[in-house]
Amino acid sequence: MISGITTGVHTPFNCGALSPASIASEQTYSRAHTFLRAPHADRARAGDFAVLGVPLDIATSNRPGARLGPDAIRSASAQLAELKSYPGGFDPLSHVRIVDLGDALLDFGFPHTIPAAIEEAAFNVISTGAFLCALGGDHFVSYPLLKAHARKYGPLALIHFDAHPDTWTPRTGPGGAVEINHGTMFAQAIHDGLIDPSRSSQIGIRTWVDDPMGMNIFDSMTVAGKGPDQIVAMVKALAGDAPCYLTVDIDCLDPAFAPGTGTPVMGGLTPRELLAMLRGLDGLRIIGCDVVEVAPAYDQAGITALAAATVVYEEACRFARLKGARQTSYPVPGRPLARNATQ
Ligand SMILES: [Mn+2]
Repeated sequence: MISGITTGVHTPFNCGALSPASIASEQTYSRAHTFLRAPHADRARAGDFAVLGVPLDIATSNRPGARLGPDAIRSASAQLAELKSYPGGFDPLSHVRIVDLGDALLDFGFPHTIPAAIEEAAFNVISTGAFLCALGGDHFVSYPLLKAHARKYGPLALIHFDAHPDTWTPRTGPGGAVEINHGTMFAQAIHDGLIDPSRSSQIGIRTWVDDPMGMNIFDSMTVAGKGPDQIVAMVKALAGDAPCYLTVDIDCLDPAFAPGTGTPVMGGLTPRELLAMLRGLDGLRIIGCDVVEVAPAYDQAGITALAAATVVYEEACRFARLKGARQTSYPVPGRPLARNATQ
């Protein structure tokens, strides 16, 4: 017992948002985790950055386990709540109401009900005016998520980071049922008119599909050759002012940086390349996002979950900048401190 220190026992999910100003009240390794240790909420409200887990992994073509992704991402996010953002130097929680809605309820005994269940869960969130960030789950979850967003916004530009284009030819089931497959859903989404391939970009790709269906592919070697800034400029020129849906398959990163995933492919993006491109997307009209394919059973030291949590954190920071968060940079040696520098 350390004398002089009073430790309050928090009821999980009952205390308010923690922030860098209040970190002394809680350790990063304590408490039941929500994303960024933000409050749990049953319903989203207009203006929220709402996080929803979608714990599905029946659509994987290789090794399963992504149903445990949302919880791993939440746990990894705890340490990101400890300090102000870098870069930026602001606390996103003080600019944005971030809420964790828990996980969508998916009835694994009746898998054919799952796509509609995900779509309705997502539409319930975005119809309030909240911004939805979904935590996969395998990548199939993006298909019903796209359906929900296209219901609200019309055809979308897909900004897609992945090792795989996921436009392999889908099969059709009885009654026209959509195949539950994490490698065909973007072909299905193009067929359905949910996304406009001519305004969409796929970044980090390093697997073959015979028909890219008109998607703009910036493969992993092209990113390494041209550099993140040039890639981002081309992606933004293609998307223009279209409503954009951002989807990040964590296997866009090289397996050295993200081993905890279902279908790793070597030769991938580095974390610095991914972060530079994500931070460069400011100015696009991003209306929703997901981060998918974290499979904790194959992870090492939680690095894949940390990568995914950081991607979500970057999106929360982008949202905070839209809400007026002032970005500060470290001074360049020999130059004065730049205030409110934008990227
Ligand atoms: Mn992939």
